[in-house]
Amino acid sequence: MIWNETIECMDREEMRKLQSIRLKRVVEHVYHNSPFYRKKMQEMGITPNDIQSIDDIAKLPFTVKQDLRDNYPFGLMAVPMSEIVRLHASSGTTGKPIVVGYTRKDLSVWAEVVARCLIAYGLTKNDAVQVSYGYGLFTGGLGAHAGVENIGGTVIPMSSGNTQKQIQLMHDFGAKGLACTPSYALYLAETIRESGIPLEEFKLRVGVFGAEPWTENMRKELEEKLNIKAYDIYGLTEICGPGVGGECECQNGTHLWEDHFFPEIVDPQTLQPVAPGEVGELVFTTLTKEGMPMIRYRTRDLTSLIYEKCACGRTAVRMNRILGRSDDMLIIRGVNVFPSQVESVILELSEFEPHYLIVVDRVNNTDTFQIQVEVRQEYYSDEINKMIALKKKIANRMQSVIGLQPDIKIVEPRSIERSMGKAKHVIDNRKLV
Ligand code: ADP
Ligand code: K
Ligand code: ZN
Repeated sequence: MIWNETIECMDREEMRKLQSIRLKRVVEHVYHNSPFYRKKMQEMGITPNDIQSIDDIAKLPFTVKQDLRDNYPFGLMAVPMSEIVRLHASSGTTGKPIVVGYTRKDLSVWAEVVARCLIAYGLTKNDAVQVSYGYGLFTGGLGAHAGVENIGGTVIPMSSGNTQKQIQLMHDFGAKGLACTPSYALYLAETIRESGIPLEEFKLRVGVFGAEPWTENMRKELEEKLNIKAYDIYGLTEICGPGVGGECECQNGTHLWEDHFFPEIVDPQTLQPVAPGEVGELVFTTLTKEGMPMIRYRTRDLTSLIYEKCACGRTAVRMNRILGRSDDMLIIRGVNVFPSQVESVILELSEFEPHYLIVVDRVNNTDTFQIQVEVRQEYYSDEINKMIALKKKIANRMQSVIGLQPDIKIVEPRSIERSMGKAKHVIDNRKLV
């Protein structure tokens, strides 16, 4: 099933024409209604006349997260506040939150793109979907909620937390879909197992998972543990929230809804476009947003794009899995390490639980690199030799994948904190110095 076939399967040339028309329109809009963008364009010596097609996008200035902080709270709104009907905010890790405002039309576009995702996952108006993303300033809950309503499904607006009750209602209400972070899904799976309710009694079939990076191995884990198909949904507050893109039944890339959000991949150092298919930083221009349009917004997410038509019939460009955010990349003894690489290794080894914590510090001017993992009950042993062999096994595998030997610390089962939202996988004590 395809929600909006005309758009999702549009001939690529036609799509570029549509994008060109929309880009011209949004550039006119920000030039006239946003002092911030007008100033930026004037500094570069360009006017809306310089933008005649989507190919001219590279003439436009980039926008970064700091611009949102500098203009906190409403400096980037391109319409009067009377037109803004909703605010969301993301805390990020440091500094002031970033704030995003939506007009009524922006909200309907958001509900449209989430609907495209849900239909692609095989959900319909006959299905109940439990939304266990947090409701509030975070975009996850209300974003997924609007999408489910839009396809006519039955929303179960759980929000996150209260894990026992989540399980009970998922069971009693016969939820077919579950929308939450992959880490919360893992926690829910663990809780279901402990509840003693047989998995067969649940109607769950579809996972709507996103808001944090996750790996193919995590997908396998979740699909097995919950007996579902686990699909990726991608998004970020600055662009709208979840639903900027979603996977289809082929599960071979996340389709980006490029009639609304135009993606580019640039080299994060030179800011030049990378060769097609190469990895770089994902940049979005919102083509239809009214409230707070983003021009060439640098997401800091690292990925690559696939332009070939997908086996599902959709022509919408696909994005490969997000490797991580450039800000999440750790540099340990000069080696670049992504938490997703660590996750991938841990999930590949059946002896370990899929939970981990990376602790980095600096001792005597040298970086220390520790990974805390839980051994599965069946593999846990009092024999020191067995535990040492397990540590060696995982450390060697890490060495070959990352190129760096971590210190492995085996911790008690269930001692690594479970997450109800975005999991925190890294403690970098070097940043405190
Ligand atoms: P915050 O910046 O506070 O985390 P957001 O909720 O806006 O707030 O987070 C958006 C970011 O979350 C994205 O830029 C990306 O790094 C990550 N993200 C969201 N969805 C996915 C996904 N499906 N896969 C990988 N990363 C994702
Ligand atoms: K208003
Ligand atoms: Zn597809």
